[in-house]
Amino acid sequence: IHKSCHGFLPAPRHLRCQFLSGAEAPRWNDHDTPEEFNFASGVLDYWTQMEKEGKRGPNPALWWVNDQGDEVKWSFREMTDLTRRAANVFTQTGGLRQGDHLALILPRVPEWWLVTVGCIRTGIVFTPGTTLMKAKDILYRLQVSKAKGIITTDTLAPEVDSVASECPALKIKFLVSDHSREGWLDFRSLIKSASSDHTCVKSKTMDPMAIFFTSGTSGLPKMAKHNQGLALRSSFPSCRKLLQLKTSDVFWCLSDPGWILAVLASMFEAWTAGSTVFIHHLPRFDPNVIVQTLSKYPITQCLAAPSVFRMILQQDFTSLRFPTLEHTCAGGEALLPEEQEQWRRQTGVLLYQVYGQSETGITCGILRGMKIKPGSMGKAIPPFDVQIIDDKGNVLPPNTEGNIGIRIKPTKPIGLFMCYQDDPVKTAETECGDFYNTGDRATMDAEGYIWFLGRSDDVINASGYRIGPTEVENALAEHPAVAESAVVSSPDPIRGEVVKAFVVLTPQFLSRDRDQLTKELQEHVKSVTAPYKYPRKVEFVPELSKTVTGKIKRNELRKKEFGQL
Ligand code: BCO
Repeated sequence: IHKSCHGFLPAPRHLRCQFLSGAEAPRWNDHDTPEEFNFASGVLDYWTQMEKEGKRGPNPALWWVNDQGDEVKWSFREMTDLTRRAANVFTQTGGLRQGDHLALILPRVPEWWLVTVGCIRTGIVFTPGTTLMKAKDILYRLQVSKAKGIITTDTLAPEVDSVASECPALKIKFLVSDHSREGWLDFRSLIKSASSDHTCVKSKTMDPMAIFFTSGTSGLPKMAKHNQGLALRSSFPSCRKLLQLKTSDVFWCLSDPGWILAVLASMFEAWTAGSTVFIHHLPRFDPNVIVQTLSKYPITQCLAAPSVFRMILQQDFTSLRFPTLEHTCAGGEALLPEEQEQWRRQTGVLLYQVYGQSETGITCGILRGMKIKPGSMGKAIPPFDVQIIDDKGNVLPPNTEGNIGIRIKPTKPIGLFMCYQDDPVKTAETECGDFYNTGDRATMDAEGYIWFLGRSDDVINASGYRIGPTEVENALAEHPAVAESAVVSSPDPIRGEVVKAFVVLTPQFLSRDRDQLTKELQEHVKSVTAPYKYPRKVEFVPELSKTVTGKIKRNELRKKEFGQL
């Protein structure tokens, strides 16, 4: 089954873009598919114009803070100026062109927003990644994405340099730092000296914009490729109803900028509404810092993984009343009804749920003001038609367990990924009848509310991270103590799920102390791959149960963990 990126039927073309009077975001209708769309020229520059005309208040477009008391506040005008400079840095100094891939591995620093919008202005496809990655993760990403450029900080530059010779496509390296490094271009100085005179590309809505790496059951992460439509979707009326952001809102999304959630929330959603994007540098997660930040700054809306809210609730804070907070939203993993209720009781603010994937963006959610059914992740957000389907793509009746499917035929909705880059087989495997099959299990009630049940495959969702078992098994296999291993999901009261490894030891390690070996294996995994993947639980077993064809029965192990066997 070979299916290219263009294998899905495009939606009918009818552009009905309307610019409403006054300082309101440019609007399209839910099912519009304009021929051309560019977030930088169509949305960001629109707000710059509104600022110039005095039709937007004084709030900054970007408000960044850190623990040392540093602060950056940029207006939309400054964002337009700086992102035009970034565009010139990439094309004129870096020699990158429309369609080239740029690996973007930055922590929460203001430059991340200059890079993403600079790429959009030029049509360069950005591939975000978390700064938790190690050299091997970076090598894999640079090789498979054939990235021509990379931008990162001096923490990761040595890791990049250690593998760069194995990445023939890599031509240019940008460093975001106050120090220089041989072989790297200094992004900060280049931005200062670059011209702000730049003409944005006239990108087609279907032109590629970003690639997100996403883990699957087998193999290494796949590349979910999105077109410019991912940003356009934030302009659709149904999407605007989700958070109902206004120009006066100060919106904080805590997700690491390596994930699609940050791209959607901390950029497209917030700036489409002309709101302020608030960012705390947050080099390490600390519930105290979150609570202090919500108390100190005039943040009105906050979006984070359920684990973040859970970890705050599990601390003993004297008060969780925040002066300006009006709306909170959780996404990335399952949220329990009792957590929603506890958050409401302690903060006085309702906690809404959203659901999505790297392939889909935000798929469904409880729209602001909509009735919350505790534990439900809400209803489909148009233009997505979400249904619960069986393995053949038949729509199942209400309250029946099945896969969450998004209708792609006859029309593939704006906002859904184009394909897995260079992997038509895996792309085709996600198609199920007229639907894209998310691989997530759920039920839908008669009112259209969706209730998440779990994965249909072996993918692990630990505190909002999607982790492929083979990535962890491969890392464990590099340790001499490991003869073989099976990695599965295991329930956890703090992180929802955690990674658990069943390990068969090599003969020479059989007599070793198990607690010490557990720690050693955990540290080993943290050192060879991004540490969020390390097995928080390890069990040593004499052997692993296998199928007749020799495949490890992960399913059986997982069911045992969840008490289903
Ligand atoms: O717990 P340990 O200490 O043993 O190990 C932790 C950390 O110490 C370590 N680590 C973290 N930052 C580090 C670091 N090590 C070195 N350098 C650093 N800078 O890594 C281990 C794992 O970290 P973690 O992130 O799992 O745990 P942590 O730090 O307690 O953070 C908790 C959360 C909840 C903040 C974190 O798990 C998180 O950010 N989760 C959300 C992920 C997310 O945003 N998902 C959204 C994906 S997009 C999507 O779902 C589509 C929606 C449309």
